[in-house]
Amino acid sequence: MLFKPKAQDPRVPPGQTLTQKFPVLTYGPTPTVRAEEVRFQVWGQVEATKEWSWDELMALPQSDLTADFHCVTRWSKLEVQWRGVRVLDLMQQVQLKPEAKAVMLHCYGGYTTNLLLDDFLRPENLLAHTLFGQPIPREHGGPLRLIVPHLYAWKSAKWLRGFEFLDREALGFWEVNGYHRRGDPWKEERFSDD
Ligand SMILES: Nc1nc2c(c(=O)[nH]1)N[C@H]1C(S)=C(S)[C@@H](COP(=O)(O)O)O[C@H]1N2
Ligand SMILES: [Mo]
Repeated sequence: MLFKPKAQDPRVPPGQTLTQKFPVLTYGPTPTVRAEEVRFQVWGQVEATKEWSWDELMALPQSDLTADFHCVTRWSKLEVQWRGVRVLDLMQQVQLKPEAKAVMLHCYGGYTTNLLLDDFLRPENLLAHTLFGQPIPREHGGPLRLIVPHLYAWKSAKWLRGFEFLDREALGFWEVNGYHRRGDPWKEERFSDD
């Protein structure tokens, strides 16, 4: 055979192309949020609502995460370096009600996206404040964003302001607008089939 397909890097999911750049993907205006004004909140199916100031978040255990980033618009960036608070470390301070099944991520500016609890309570998931050793630039979601590396990046909510725990799955902004409720890049869960 004359043509042999170039071996795809096994880290790149089907239908994705690698980029060295880090494109910015934002729907609507970019909110301005100062770290000092962050009041990170949890509410909904929790035994007690709770909030953290920026200093309280910084006093939690801090972790590094290197993860690949896959946007549903078909670009992937490998080995992005983040630092922040693991979801599991934050959740040490939250008691969920037994009814809790899902979570809605809420952002400054109004963006939302949804996760099932199993996708949310994963050890790699990070509330990130640092990107490649610097405070996350505002356009990339600073001061605080979630990183959920195993799903398409629209689940990695920028300008994160809180978690609302739900007793059933609900759909966030892109999910209401035709994107998949879960978004696994390895299964190409791009769009909802209904
Ligand atoms: N609040 C908020 N978070 C968001 C978005 C957004 O528009 N608003 N876009 C999502 C999408 S579609 C992607 S691909 C990633 C892009 O992150 P980046 O702009 O840092 O590359 O952020 C996600 N998080
Ligand atoms: Mo995206």
